[in-house]
Amino acid sequence: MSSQTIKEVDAVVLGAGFAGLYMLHQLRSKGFSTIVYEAGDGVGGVWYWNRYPGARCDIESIYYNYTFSKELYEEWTWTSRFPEQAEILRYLNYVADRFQLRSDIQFNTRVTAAHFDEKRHKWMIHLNDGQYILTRYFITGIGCLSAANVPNIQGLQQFNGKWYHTGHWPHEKVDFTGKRVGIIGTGSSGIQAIPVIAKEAEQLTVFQRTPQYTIPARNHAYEEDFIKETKKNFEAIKRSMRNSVSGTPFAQNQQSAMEEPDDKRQAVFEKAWAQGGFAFSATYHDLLTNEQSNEKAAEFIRSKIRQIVKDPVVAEKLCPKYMYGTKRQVLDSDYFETYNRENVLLVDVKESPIQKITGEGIQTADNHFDLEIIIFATGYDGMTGPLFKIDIRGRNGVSLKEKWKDGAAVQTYLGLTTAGFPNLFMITGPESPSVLVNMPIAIEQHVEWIAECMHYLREHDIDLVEPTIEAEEAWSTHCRDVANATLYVKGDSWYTGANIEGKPRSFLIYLGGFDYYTKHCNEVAQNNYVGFKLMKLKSIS
Ligand code: N01
Repeated sequence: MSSQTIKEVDAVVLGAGFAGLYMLHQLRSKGFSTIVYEAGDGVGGVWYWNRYPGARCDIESIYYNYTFSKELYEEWTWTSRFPEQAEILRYLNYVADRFQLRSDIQFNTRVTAAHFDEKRHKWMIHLNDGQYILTRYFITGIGCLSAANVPNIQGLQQFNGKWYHTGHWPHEKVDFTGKRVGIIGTGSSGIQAIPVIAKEAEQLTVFQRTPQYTIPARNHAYEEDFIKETKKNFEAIKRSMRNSVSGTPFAQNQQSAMEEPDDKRQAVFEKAWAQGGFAFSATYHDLLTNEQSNEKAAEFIRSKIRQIVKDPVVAEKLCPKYMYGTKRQVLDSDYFETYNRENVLLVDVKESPIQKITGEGIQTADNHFDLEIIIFATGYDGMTGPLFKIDIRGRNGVSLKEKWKDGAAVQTYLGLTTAGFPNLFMITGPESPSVLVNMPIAIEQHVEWIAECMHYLREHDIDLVEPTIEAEEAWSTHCRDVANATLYVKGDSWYTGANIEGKPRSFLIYLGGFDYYTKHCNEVAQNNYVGFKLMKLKSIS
């Protein structure tokens, strides 16, 4: 390492998705030299990797985009309410070109390690091509769901057919025509892919471990007048999203589901079901805090499944029994209807577990399924997974993995920083509102806060910023207290880490509301970054 000339920049950013692109734009505008490293050969992050059939956004497109530029909002026109992956990827490519971002992005490059060098007071970034780079600030924009989970099922290497994970889908089209296809997993990815693949494949076998509460998306093309009106109202929409609980401009009904008479509640649920999208989860304020209210929502969805799916045995297998919403709410397009097709078979792997993968398909406890293609829609090692894939080491050579005890003892301040790792910022990190907020809006708030913080440090000749142990303990305790008041913590999902074998259980999403969170972050900044140690190198050495 010592014989090499080591390039140096003010900031290294990981990932060229929504987070990395905007971080680069912000830092450039504030005069920080910045380089973004991206493992893929293009921009897009999650929208670059998730090219599986049926992949689309489930927040309405007019809200699922950047709001930092009015011009950008006016220039770009979404075709439909929930556009497909390819359209979102086009948008992110447009943004990269529009703001001339590509020149500071190095593609096909993986950061393997990032070590804080205590002599230089800088981060040494290790790249997969053997290069190093020195940086004052190290910023992760790698998302919460980028570490794919391919379950360790015996025999996968012997499979004679092709297999894919939804999160690492090939760029070329996978042709299912005339093929016997098996798909494992019925989360958001599986539920989007199943109806599309079923139309093409000769036979689709769905291996379901846990059924899902899913609501019709009711996608539709946007009318020209609607788009005009939306663009005209940009400022109001932006304000409303940024001041909201969830990063979308919708207010939640403040009533309890239990306060409503049965017929009225039924009508409210029916209306939300017909409307599609996330309206259903906003019908009552206590669906995720009151078990009785939760059961009313759950039973309504079960009744819909029983109406749609013609075979009552299949319908029953598709009816979830756990609490509504403790796994992420899914939106679908003709998901339950797909089980009425003759070429679709549902296999309940709780009833008859997968024993192994053979050369010819999947062996369960009581059957063998001949397959030519297997799709793993088996999700991700969420929240900590993407960070733990990189060897991130702070003071005294302690890694993030060691500090957080493999995920059993995650502690952050504001979900943005963690003690012992100076000048490390995590965009939508653990214990920030992240995935339970409209992501682009959550990202914008983080990026702007980080860029402002760096600007403040430079203006005040401060070289290092690091939270105090006390501040992060208080933040983590607050996060846990808020989460423990909800039903989320009772579910087995990637939210709680229960989807990954051996992963310590913890709930790492801040549930206090995006509006409160933003206000709190702003107050921290206004109070000269209270809770942080601000260090000048002159006084350290
Ligand atoms: O992953 P998941 P996903 N044997 O973890 C099953 C976002 N997203 O990729 O529930 C058999 O939700 C597992 O079963 P169980 C969104 O935030 C958004 O679908 O653990 N089955 C489950 O059914 C989402 O929440 C969009 O019992 C196994 C499935 O695999 C997140 O990404 C689209 C298994 C995994 O579901 C993750 O969604 C797509 C095994 N060994 C994703 N291991 C949008 O619409 C796992 N499973 C924007």
